[in-house]
Amino acid sequence: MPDAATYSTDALENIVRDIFLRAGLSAQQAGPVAAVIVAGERDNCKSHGIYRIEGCLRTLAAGKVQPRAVPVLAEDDGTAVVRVDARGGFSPAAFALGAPVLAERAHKLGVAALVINDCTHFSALWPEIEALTARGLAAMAMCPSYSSVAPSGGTAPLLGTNPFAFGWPRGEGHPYVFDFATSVVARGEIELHRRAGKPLPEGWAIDSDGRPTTDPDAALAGAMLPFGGHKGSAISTMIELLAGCMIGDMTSDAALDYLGTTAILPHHGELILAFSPARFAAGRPGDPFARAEAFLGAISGQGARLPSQRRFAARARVAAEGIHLNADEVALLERLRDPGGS
Ligand code: NDP
Ligand code: PYC
Repeated sequence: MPDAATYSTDALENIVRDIFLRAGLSAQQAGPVAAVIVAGERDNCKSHGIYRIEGCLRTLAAGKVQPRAVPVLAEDDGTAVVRVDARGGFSPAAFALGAPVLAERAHKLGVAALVINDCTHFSALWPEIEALTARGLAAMAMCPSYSSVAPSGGTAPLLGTNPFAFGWPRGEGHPYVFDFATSVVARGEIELHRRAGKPLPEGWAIDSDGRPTTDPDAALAGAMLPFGGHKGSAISTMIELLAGCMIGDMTSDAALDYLGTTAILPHHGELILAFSPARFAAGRPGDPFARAEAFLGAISGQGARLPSQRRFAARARVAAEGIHLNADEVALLERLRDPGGS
């Protein structure tokens, strides 16, 4: 068993990219996938960090993601809807292609949308949100997943864990960003509890008979629950409608039918919206950014923490100390780097 180890972000990204290149991904796919996974690990978002590498490889082995897909930007008609066909590849490469056009269009028109179709999507949404706040835009992102969450009052999986994220730019400072699953937690958290042999907190899931459970295996076989009861259930349904039905892509039930299992990563589309606060506030009193600072300051002034502060603190720690991986995580990386064990 190897020892725990510490890596720079660049070194870990190189290792993860190499694993994907050896698995047959093109450089265009492997680079952005490695970057979001290592960003998750760097920001201490374990449910979307290096633990996801195996899910990506399983999806590849199942033939459900195209490792050398070349995403294509749809013919540009100059309107607010920018569309990228991921051609069955991973979403990060498609986002990298579409984001600059989305940003340009949002600054020009005030609001614009990026539609990504036909992608495998496994990542946290905040890296995409931060790419847009860094360009001075407010942004929202959402996508379905695969059926694993019972609607509020229901008994069986139908909704996905459907993440929703929002960001507001704050000049040179860290943006205001929240990013959450519309289930009580991300499904990755259930799997991490299962691996650690830990029971789930109450209220996360029901078993396959619809009874509350704290057993991760029973939860994975049953259904997760939406956050906030009927309210989270409605937001999750909105995501199915906007980022599934409206963009002509799979809803979570269709994604599960297509994949036949939740053991690999979901396939569907994604919707990302970008807003220019300067354009929306034009002609109105007050600078929107200064007003936002006063408002966010009032939240912090009460001693409340802003979302993403934990992440940004983790990022600062890693900049000083590197990314610490425990012995199990190092062993995982070594096994994936050298699957034959030579
Ligand atoms: P969490 O519940 O851990 O966090 C949700 C958000 O709330 C974060 O922005 C977090 O900031 C913030 N937050 C947490 N605690 C507090 C607090 N006390 N005060 C203020 N803000 C707080 O996330 P989830 O488990 O719901 O989701 C984790 C990730 O999983 C997300 O990044 C999501 O995109 C991803 N996901 C992806 C899916 C996909 O299909 N691609 C599906 C489902 C989830 P901070 O990080 O700083 O704690
Ligand atoms: O953690 O719920 C989750 C998830 C599903 C797809 C990617 N992440």
